[in-house]
Amino acid sequence: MISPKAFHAALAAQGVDFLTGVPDSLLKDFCAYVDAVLPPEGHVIAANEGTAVGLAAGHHLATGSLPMVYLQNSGLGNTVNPLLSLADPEVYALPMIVLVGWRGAPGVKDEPQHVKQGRVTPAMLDAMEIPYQVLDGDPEAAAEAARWAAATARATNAPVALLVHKGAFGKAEEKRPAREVPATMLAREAAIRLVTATLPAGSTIVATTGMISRELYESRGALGQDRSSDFLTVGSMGHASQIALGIARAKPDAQVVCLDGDGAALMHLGGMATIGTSATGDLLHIVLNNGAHDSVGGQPTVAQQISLTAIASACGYDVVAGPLEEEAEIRAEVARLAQVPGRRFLELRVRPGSRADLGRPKESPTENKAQFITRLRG
Ligand SMILES: Cc1ncc(C[n+]2csc(CCOP(=O)(O)OP(=O)(O)O)c2C)c(N)n1
Repeated sequence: MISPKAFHAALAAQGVDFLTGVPDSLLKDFCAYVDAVLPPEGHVIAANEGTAVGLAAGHHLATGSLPMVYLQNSGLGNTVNPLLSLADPEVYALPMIVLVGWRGAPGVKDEPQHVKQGRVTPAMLDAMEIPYQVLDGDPEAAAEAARWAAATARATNAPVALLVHKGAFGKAEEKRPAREVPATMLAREAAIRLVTATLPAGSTIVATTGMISRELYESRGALGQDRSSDFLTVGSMGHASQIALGIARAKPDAQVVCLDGDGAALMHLGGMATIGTSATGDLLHIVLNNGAHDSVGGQPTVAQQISLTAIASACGYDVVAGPLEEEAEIRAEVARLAQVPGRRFLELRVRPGSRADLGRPKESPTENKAQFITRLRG
């Protein structure tokens, strides 16, 4: 296995002095290591993978040195535009190393949303004419790949990629200590159960990518509630609120709720402006803010350093509430907001982490869709 520390040292020896990206489950130990050891000027957890390419581009323009962008291959799509129309050698010719966690690699069992993305990832890089090497966990090959990537990026003035297989990285040698949270703060799953128990029966819930969808699924089971009004957005991180808005605009009589994550809300923050300025569509947008990308390893987001509630207010939501973290307050506010028309926003502060035996939906995405549309379209 590749040591995160040794791999980072190999990159640093090649002059890589700035890293930015969105955390990934396969890269989580490397991400945790760089997050723990690098000073703020050397590392930024970006809002999305495309903005990370922008940051890396700016760093190179200002310093001439070689940046690294890290991401899960789910986020490759977010990078396509800035890689092809900014960093590409036929545009501004900006060298950078792109480290990609290869979920859904052929032959590796993975969730449905990763299968096609995994299969086409090499072809996408080929189509973008980005040279790449694959890291499978051999430490010497990884050090050699770091040298190759740096030399190639510099020689061609262009992005190059390293595709990382599952299990390639060993444990992070250093980790940032877990953030202190009040002992009374609700777990995200408990908050989701509270919300689903309080909402009117039959509310349409669009849940975001990662554990929020899985915990909604479990909560419905625990409460003995029907699951056919839930849309579990297993992929396309950051788009759940717009899916909910699309439904709400088309179905004025439905009680539509989006259960969003803070990382997901930040990833496509512009969606909040679209909701806030939408002339129609009754929608309750709830962000479960744990200040972390919990589903992929718990790396921090900036969502507890800013005010999502103030952003919602400034975006023009009709009603804005929170941040709340206390059980009785949450119950009362969800009950109140469910009765109010318009675009509504509620921020809940919850603790990071999930239970180890959290299940996964048994239905496939298309089965989920079939049940969902049958119920929604009535
Ligand atoms: C475009 C894209 N980038 C990255 C990922 C990997 N990913 C899945 S869930 C997740 C974290 C989500 O964080 P947040 O929305 O705050 O929810 P939490 O897991 O903390 O509940 C990430 C980074 C992805 N699925 N899609």
